[in-house]
Amino acid sequence: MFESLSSMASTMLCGFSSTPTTSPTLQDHCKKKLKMGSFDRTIFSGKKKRNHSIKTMSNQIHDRRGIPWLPLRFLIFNRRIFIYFLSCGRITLALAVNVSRFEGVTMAPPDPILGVSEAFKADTNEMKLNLGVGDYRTEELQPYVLNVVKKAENLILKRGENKEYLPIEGLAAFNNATAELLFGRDNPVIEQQRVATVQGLSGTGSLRLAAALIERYFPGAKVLISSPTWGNHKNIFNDARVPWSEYRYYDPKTIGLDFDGMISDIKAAPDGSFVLLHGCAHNPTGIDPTPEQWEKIADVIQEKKHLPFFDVAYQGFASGSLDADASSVRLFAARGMELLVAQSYSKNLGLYSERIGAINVLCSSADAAARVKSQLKRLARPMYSNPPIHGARIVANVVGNPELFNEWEEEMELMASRIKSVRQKLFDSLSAKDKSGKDWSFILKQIGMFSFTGLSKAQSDNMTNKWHVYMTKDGRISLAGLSSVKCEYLADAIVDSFHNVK
Ligand code: KET
Repeated sequence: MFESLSSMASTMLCGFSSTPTTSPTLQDHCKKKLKMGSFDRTIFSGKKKRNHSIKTMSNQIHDRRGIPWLPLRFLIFNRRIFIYFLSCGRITLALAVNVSRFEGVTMAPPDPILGVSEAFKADTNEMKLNLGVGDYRTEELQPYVLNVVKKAENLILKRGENKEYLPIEGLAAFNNATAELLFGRDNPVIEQQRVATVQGLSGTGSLRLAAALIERYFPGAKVLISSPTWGNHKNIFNDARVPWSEYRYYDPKTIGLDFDGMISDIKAAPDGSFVLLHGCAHNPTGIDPTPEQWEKIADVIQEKKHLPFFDVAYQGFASGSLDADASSVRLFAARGMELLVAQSYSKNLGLYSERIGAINVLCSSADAAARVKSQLKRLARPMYSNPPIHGARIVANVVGNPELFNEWEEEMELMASRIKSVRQKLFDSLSAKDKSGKDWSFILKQIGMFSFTGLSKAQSDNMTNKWHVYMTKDGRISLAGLSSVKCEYLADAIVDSFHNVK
């Protein structure tokens, strides 16, 4: 009997098809949703095994032989199915079955980074501080639109440019500008046309496109990811069905780079793996290899015939210099290595919501680059067709205009130095307040937007629950969301959480 009821529900939901339809999932859910009185439960359980099926979509159920199952009527009202059992013209029972085709969809957990902002918004405490997501804020903790962005937007507006579709690979002026910013204008790889550049939906979209390329053309190849890494990397490769494993990166004992561990894990991986590297300002640790260490990393990657895959989301934010922050990528390129680079303009141009970035694949020949580009386009077309234009125009105008470019570098320097100054102030406050003698100087050694505090999940929870300091549960705080006046308060919260919560 249950079977026929749920078949009925699923048939109705399948757009009133006249052929019998069964949906095991929906059946299961319908079964769960049935709320019955005890008397009727007995009736139902007794008839459970009778295999009725639906032949028509009248308001009656028929059994296999076409005989109507008279006592049962149903009607649909307000996305609910009401089922009536008639007994001698008298309604003895009505059941309401809540039906949704999405019953099998479970509730997803909040995102570990972007979910923090949602929780922050809901907090009414006036001391609250959002150090979760890596969004740059002014000293007044307000969002910041760069002056060069406003100037570029004015130029775009004055020109009255149209909103026609972009080609699949994006805006040509942007693609040229972004590759030049990354590799350096005079880098021979540009002139040799060995870089396949495709505009992407910021860093995330560009990583995702590259992951799709790996999945299609390097089936079974593994991506090696640093431990720890930006929270979304694993999701990206999981969703693209690209296998990944981790290499050691952070050593909690030294609060520094586990260089030996990193090298031996890269060596131990199957030849021809992809090695995901943070081009600069490693997220979340804020610890980058030294130039000598980068050389050694390049050695082992070459030796193992691995492919380096850089994620460059913070160019300019590590040192304040756009060129210096691209030096890791340029070092590998200068060795003649093939490599991939996902770029983002969310942070360095503050274009978070414009979703502007690129995937660059440096190949050993112009011919290979042309083929790779054609396949990236082929992958992009069914995913999102073609990218948005506004952010691309802004970047092209800023990077392609020497005056605006210089101004951008100055603004970048200002943003990076504001972060450096709160980093220093936080260290000073922690050192003054913490009487235990703990050495907090690791905070000064870290670079970029974040500080990896070493706080455990329980301690991070205390930061949020007791002190209203919102941060990711891996102990990362975004210094870009901190002002100098809040440093003392933050230091109090950290000292309390570190010493009083185990
Ligand atoms: N790579 C890294 C290393 C990274 O930290 C981010 C963003 C991205 C790529 C992608 O950014 P996009 O906006 O897609 O260009 N990180 C910050 C925001 C986020 O999680 O989405 C963050 O870690 O707070």
